[in-house]
Amino acid sequence: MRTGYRCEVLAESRYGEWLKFVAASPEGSIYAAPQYLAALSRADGGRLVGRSPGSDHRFHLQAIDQQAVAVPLTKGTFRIDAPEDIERALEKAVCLAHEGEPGPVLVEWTRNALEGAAVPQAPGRAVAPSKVESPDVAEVAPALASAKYPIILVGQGAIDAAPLVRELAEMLGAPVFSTASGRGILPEDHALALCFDGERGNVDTINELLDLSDLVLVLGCKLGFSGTMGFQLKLPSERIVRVDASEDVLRVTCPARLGFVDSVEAFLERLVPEVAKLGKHCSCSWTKEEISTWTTRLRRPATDLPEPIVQGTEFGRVAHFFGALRRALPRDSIVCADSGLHQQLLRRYFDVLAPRGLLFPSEYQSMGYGVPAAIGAKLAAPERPVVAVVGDGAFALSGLELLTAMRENISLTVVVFNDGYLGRIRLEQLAAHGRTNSVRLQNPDFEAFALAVGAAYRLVEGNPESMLRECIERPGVTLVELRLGDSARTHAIRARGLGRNVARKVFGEEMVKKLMQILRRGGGVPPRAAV
Ligand SMILES: Cc1ncc(C[n+]2csc(CCOP(=O)(O)OP(=O)(O)O)c2C)c(N)n1
Ligand SMILES: [Mg+2]
Repeated sequence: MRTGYRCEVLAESRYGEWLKFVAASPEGSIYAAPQYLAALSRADGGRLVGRSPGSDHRFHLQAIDQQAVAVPLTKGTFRIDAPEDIERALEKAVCLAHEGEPGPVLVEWTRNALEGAAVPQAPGRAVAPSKVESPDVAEVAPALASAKYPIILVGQGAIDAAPLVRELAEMLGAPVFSTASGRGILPEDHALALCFDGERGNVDTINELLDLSDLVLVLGCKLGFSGTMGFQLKLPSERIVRVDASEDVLRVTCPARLGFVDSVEAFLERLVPEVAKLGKHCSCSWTKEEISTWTTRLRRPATDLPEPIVQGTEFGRVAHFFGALRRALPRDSIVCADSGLHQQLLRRYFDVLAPRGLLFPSEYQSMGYGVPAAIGAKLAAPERPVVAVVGDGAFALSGLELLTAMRENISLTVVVFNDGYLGRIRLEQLAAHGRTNSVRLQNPDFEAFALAVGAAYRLVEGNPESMLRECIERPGVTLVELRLGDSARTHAIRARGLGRNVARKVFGEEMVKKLMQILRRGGGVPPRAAV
């Protein structure tokens, strides 16, 4: 309680946006979420942990050197020993988190610092935006205006510049595609939105389009493994203009004809008026029909992913469920996915219509992310409806966080995909061997679970659109259960896996691998990035 109280005092004075969510532990630990939503989607948050005054209590409690543990995971660690150090240390920590490529920092507080009287400091700059000298944009505006087939690629780093991205795209008539975490920067029902996601369209198709373009403006994309679909994206270096807040990122990933170290927002604030001046002379030749044809091609699912069927509904297909969810949700809603097959399906079928409208653990990491992420998102953006779409395996990890949502009066809708399995892993096992091991789940009775934590419960049946709308509009927590079953495709995948097993025995592993490569080109379970 004391910890919570001290944090609230700080929050009132200077760090309102820092300490949105605070929980006390017996050891005096606090977990705080500065600018929570940004933290979730950009991993630029900080985690605050507490421990007793500089003491060595190795044999009292299970104390560990938390700073040492965090070193490989963070951009830096800080320790606050006294109340007068609090503000300065927080300032430094926030600056470091935001500087260049954003990333997490850890701040450790001792109980001394938490219990002493607050010592206000002279006003300083709480958050230092990454401020780097930027070259002149004058070179880019004419190049953009004279490009016949310009394309804009946006990533997470362009989220805060969404209105400017839209303005620029509309001014040029240039199509926009995004990395998965940049989805929604241009709403996916906009005529210039190509609606690409590696889980949705074919990377070969987007490469074909990139090949055709004469200038690609890449805004705020790290272009690491996930942003490039495992480095399958073929970006034409000689035709790329890149903007990124981190010089390192520009240097390390994907060389460009021109690279600007700047925030995308600051860059576009200067570029858009320059392009506007050249407006009449823009040579962009994309037609609406061309862009719409590309969008249709890019929306066509790339792989033959064996989708489950939705039981008890009029439609049976998950695509229809996500269609109903989209129609039930206001445009600016936030959907948080977890790690697993449900995320693949969500990314394939759900259109994102607002920046930060989709949060998910990239590269299928961190099961258990969905529900806490949804809580954090709602705290950071209380005016936006928030829905978590999670697997039953993930729900087993962090579903009890619904109690936190209840306690804090946080309105949420949590849709749990009940397939009874670690679905994504099961499919991989079926595809490889035709049988499974250790993927069956022991699920609770979800209705009883909801009742136990005080949440409402709904089962997806019939046409769920109005039910979903009602869940989203009602205050409080609603647990929605979607029951899934195997489709004909799932059985086909199993049969193929069994065949593969037999072939392995007859021809040996190497030959089967080669055969699988050939088959994969024609569809099947895509190889996973990281699970
Ligand atoms: C903590 C953790 N453990 C294991 C994994 C590997 N993994 C990725 S997806 C997945 C299956 C998730 O199952 P579920 O939550 O039921 O979702 P589904 O695939 O069925 O939609 C697993 C085990 C992970 N990403 N995180
Ligand atoms: Mg599951």
